[in-house]
Amino acid sequence: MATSVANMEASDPPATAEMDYETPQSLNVVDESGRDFGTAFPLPKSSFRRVCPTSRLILALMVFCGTLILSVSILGIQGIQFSKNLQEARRGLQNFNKTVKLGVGSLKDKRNSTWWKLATLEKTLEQENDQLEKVKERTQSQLDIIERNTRTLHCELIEMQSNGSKSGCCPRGWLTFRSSCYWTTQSQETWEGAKRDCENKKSHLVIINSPNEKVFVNRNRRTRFTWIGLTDVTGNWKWVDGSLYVLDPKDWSEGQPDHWYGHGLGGGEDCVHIGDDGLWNDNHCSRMFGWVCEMELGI
Ligand code: MBG
Ligand code: CA
Repeated sequence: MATSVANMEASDPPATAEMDYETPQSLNVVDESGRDFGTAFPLPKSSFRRVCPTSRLILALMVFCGTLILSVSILGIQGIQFSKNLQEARRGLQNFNKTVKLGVGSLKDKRNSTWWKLATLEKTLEQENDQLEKVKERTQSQLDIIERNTRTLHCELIEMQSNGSKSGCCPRGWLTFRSSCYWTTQSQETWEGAKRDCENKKSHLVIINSPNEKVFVNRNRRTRFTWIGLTDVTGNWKWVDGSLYVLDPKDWSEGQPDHWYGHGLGGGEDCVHIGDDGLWNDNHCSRMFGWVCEMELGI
């Protein structure tokens, strides 16, 4: 049976070679009796093949490959660039590290040198301080000598002016306070014995004329109970030089003077001593206490 290939529709415009090539599916196979055998190039069953023919696939593949190659190339270039940047950064970091190390080293050097300077300075200061102390000691001892000489000169002047009847200096071992000399002892004596001892020393049992003198004597006494030159053996309170004492309760321990008779030693209490608290008490004159002598300077 003869078959021919004709356009399905006689009225359709004639197909161009390009059309024929591109759309072969439009060609029908028809026999002499006009029986239609369908299209000479039936459409592929897959819809994908219909949408993406081989040529398009190849083209798409080529485009894809091209894009891939391009992307790989770009990535490669970027990678190279990145690697370069990384190397530069590493170099920069190494340089920074070196700079920091150098800086730390120089700081350490400076610290050591500063420490050394400080140590030297401290040593120098100590030496100068020692020198200064020595100079101070020497100056003080020279001042002491000058003061002693001045005092001796002063004493000699007073003795010369009074034709030897007055002393301008306290004897060795005596304390000087204002214009008097004081002698203190740890020995124990009756009030009369103490008075005698002072007179033997060309002095008298201490006479207290001022609060400051009271403080001085109290500080320098060397016994717990210490006789002073005050008595009322005559019935009136008098100092050993005969001057009257006006009773001041502030001078005395609480409840004193009391002329106590309870001691059983005969009589009351007529002689005065400094007690534990630095205040005064009248006691029996036969008691054994320490004492303080006083000598006025002739100035
Ligand atoms: C003493 C005094 C004494 C007398 C007595 C009276 C506790 O002190 O030394 O002189 O006054 O007191 O109790
Ligand atoms: Ca008493």
